[in-house]
Amino acid sequence: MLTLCAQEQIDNSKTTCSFILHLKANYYKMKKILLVIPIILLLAFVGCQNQVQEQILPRIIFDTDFGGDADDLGALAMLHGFTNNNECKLLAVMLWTNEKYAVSAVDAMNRYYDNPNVPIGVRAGGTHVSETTHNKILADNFPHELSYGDVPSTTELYRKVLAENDDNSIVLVAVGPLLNIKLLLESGPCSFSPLSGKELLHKKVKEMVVMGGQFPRGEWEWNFNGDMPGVTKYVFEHIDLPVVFSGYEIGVKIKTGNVFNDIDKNHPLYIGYYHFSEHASWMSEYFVEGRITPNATYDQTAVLYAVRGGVGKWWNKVDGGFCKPDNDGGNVWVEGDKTNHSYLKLIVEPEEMANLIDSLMLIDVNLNIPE
Ligand SMILES: [Ca+2]
Repeated sequence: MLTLCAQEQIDNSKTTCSFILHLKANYYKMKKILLVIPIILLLAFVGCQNQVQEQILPRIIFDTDFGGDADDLGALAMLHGFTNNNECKLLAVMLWTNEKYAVSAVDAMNRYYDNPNVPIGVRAGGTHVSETTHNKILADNFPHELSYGDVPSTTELYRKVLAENDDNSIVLVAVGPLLNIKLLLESGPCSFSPLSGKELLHKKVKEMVVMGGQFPRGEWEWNFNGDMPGVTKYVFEHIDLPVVFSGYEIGVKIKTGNVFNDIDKNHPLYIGYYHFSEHASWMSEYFVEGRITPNATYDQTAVLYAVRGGVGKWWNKVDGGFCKPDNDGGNVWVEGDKTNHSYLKLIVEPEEMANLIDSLMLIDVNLNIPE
């Protein structure tokens, strides 16, 4: 039999043992917790970083007459490249054109570049078919799910996207005629916002970048004309936002697309640009069987400025005055006090800009991303 004293010693030692075991167990628990906490903090930090980074990325709406000239296709490729390179966020693509296959072509491009959820808005009022555009050939060659009837009007999508985003957060890049913007300005309250279109645009958009017009003056330019007399004049008479113009005189000197002759013939830029070289009425006289013809580079300059800026590096910004459009596609820069208008003036050789834009259109193909 154990003595009472011995029993007490055993009990004490059991207590000490269980205390030590308890401490040990807690130590391992604490160790696990101490190991997990930094991981949680790190994940939270990375999450916050991503959120902050996403908030400061240029948030772009791309308004385009996709399918006519190939530069819209090149510009969209650049935007997807920039998106995938974490340099911008593409909020929406707005189609000025109501050509039958335009929605399917853009949906195919969004999917090709792995951004299938970028919403598309389209000009309401029915479709037409144009064999000369490269919309159908892109739709025929690349998987897509959407066609004209599946997407909202540009006015509806503009109002939704603007309402959903922070004030003063959006860069609107317009590289086609400006009818969609005019219709937005004329729109009234809807389920997305009680504001008028004009109020909504001015509240949410911090800058408009417009490919259009000629500077300091020009008689006629397609985006300012659009076979829609008065649209451009109306738009700029109703907008007080900062507007930066990239005029015809910049893009016409920058010839790009020759490099697409050396890429995979199943790439959308090869297929789209080849079709354009062969079928666009203003390109066919230069067409050589089997070759993509180098093309003017208007819309890509607007995208490049919108995402990367580059003032002082690739172009200067001319201000002190305003752009005065007429009703039929002409415009003049009226010199005077600083206004909300400015225009870009290229300060590098067109060939240097062409090399940069060729590379940026092919970010998905190039391993080195040009600065
Ligand atoms: Ca265009």
